[in-house]
Amino acid sequence: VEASIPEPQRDAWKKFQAKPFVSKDDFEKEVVRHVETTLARSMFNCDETAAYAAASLAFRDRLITEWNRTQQRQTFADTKRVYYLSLEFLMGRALDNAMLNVGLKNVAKEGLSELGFRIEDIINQEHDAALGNGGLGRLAACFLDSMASLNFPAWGYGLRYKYGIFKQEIVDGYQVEVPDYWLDFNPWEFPRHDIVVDVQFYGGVRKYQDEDGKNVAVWEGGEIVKATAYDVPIPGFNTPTTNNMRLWSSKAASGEFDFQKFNSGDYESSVADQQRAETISAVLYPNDNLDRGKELRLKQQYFWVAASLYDIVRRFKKSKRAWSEFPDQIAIQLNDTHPTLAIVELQRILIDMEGLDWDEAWTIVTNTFGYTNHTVLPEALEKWSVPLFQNLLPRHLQIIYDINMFFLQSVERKFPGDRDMLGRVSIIEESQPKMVRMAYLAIVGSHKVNGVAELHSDLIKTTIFRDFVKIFGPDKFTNVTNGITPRRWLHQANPRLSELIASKTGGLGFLKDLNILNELEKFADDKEFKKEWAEIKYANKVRLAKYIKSSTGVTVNPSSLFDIQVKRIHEYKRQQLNIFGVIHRYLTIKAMTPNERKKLTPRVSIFGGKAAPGYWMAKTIIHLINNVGAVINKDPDVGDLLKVIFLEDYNVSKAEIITPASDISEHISTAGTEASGTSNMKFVLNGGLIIGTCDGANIEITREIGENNIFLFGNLAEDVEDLRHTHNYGSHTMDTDLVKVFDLIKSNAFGDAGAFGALTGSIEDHGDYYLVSDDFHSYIETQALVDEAYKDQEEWITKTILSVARMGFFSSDRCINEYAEMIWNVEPLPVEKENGLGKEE
Ligand code: 9GP
Repeated sequence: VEASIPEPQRDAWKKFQAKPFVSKDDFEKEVVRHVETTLARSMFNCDETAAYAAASLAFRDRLITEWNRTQQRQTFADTKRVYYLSLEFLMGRALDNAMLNVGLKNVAKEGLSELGFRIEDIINQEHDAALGNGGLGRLAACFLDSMASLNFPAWGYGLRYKYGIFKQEIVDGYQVEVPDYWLDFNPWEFPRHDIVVDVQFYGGVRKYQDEDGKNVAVWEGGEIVKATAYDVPIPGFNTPTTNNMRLWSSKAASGEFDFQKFNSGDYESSVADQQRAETISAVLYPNDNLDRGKELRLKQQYFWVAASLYDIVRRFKKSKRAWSEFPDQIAIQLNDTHPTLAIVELQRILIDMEGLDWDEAWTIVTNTFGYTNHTVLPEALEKWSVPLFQNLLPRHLQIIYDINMFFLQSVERKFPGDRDMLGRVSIIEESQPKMVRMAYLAIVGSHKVNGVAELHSDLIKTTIFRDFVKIFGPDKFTNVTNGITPRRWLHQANPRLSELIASKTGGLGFLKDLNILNELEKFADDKEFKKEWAEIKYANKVRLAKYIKSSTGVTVNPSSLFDIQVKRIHEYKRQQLNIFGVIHRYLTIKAMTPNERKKLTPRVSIFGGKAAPGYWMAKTIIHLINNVGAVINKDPDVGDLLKVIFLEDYNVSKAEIITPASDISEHISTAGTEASGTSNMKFVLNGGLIIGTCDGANIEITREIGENNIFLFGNLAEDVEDLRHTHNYGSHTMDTDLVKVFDLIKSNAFGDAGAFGALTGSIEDHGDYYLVSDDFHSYIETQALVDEAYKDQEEWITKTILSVARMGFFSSDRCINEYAEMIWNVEPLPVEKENGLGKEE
């Protein structure tokens, strides 16, 4: 840490060193000061927006003081650091999280109340930081929370998109995308105008031999874009550790705009360079589990990776250590293949800029990186065309070819004469045009590769990466089952449940050691406890019902069974199976006598999620859900027995209201397609049961909570291939109940059936790739079991208590400890002063 103030003047600095507020009065003082000075408002002129801004600034100041100290402490200790490279960080709101993590929410609540505001209203002013699509980005956010809470020296590196994931509006039943400009006012970031990195694109490579006969490659020409750092403090829970998330923003290297062109009257092109450069960090690609291979995306990836590595290497060089110590000081985790270029970039820095030998450099590189795979879906596995690479990153392409050559030589030595194997594992796919297979590059350049749930980690070893297991041996491949942070997903989203748990387990310690939840088992049959538990669930359902009313106009009865499926809309996640099940229920209700109807369990089927703008089938599913809702919700025969709701613009802050309100949630992907899923964990942790397939983390959830407490259905992953084969080459008989559902759709009962032809056709006529018809019967039967089970409320509540008690395994703290031990080889840096759990919030 560089200190520019000489010793004699330091006393004055110490005397006036910033002191984070702890009391209500000091908090209020900070709020009023920010309103008057930072926001330049006159006294008493403060609405909720300004109060949110001032409260956030007060907390931001507090975080930044701790941030500075943490960075100093970590630099001084000089221990190994983790860098988590992720193109997505789906953070959601920061104020509530900051208040809870530093343990001052009550202080803020009372302070704001004295100043004339309700804390909930102030929290609700905040715009979500939505720099992610779904599970992958939210996992990165949970990991940052856990790394800070566990005192790991760790940074996140990402892109500062001007536009995060689009806002979804539903117009006449259709999804409409609206840009999400979220940076109007963002108190949580610190622009670091002094930290600017030049990033090069295009140009060519000149090669020559220097006087020692050494081959030298110089990447020259092309264009330079500037990357400016923006830092976001990440507070740990009940610890002073405040880590950093550094996001890069792009700017043209030539300054504001071209004055010469401007002066000569060419106004438009005078800003063109600047606009082109700024486009790089302008927008998050809105695809979840889908790769589109667009040049701008590759530019984003390199821009971010180059800036981050420059920063990491610069920090390392300050320590004056030998290069061989790099992997002892630095672990870099690649969140999916998006940052794979970091492998190539580090190799380039080491051989071209620092003059290391290839082998020496490659040992450093491979010992530094770890790669997490998050999907087996072929359409999501990144490949980049060689001509595109050649043009944009000519030197990197050469290095990739060299990496591939050395790799294939080693394969050849191990499996002499196996030409098929060489073709299969080559980083370069011999297609037209040739393609760079990023996942293969990530495997070859990392020392560990992990999947995100047991089934998924097994599947990657036996399917897409099978050959690599043979080549590198099984030890290179491991599993780290995903997790979620209980701070946001229990304490923040469900404060009453958190309070109840705290009252029975001796304070808030469970938020740092989630296995403490085990102690709840002994209350599973405790009458008083069960009553409180049920009241909390009911209150959460009332809160969601109010939200449904205000956002959709539909009244739902909170005593009904709330059945929720919220996640990205994707055929493999099978929202279509759910809505077909709803239509089947509708048909059943219509065919019943009034007496029969009385015996039914009333249900509210709640959907939410965004479709990628170019994913027509997913948009069709949204359209169908909305049209079905429009018919059922006003059918007098149905009344409260069934309501169908589509919640617009599902995001993190909405998830915090939705998750605690579920009775049952749906995690019904075709077996073998959902790598893990993480909302399944959130719902169970909040006292909801789940209906699901034997897929992803559902399997481990079942193992932990017991198979009596989960509703599993459907075909198994091991049977999927055979079924698909039968569909395509044998006979494909449709489920008879599903045929009735399709008949109703085709009768135009939910609007022009033509609009849904592609959806029904994909199942009836085009091979039913996602096995909707195969699983339909089992799904319907299992939903009937849910109805029955829900009638016995006593038993149901016991199941939910037991489930929560057994969810300790799914804390993201457990994941981070596993990564630290198995992959990163890094230790936490303990901090002495902790607040004392359970005393504060
Ligand atoms: O689809 C997976 C999801 O199952 C998993 O929970 C999440 C976090 O590991 O990653 C998703 N994968 C992607 O978004 C793309 O690989």
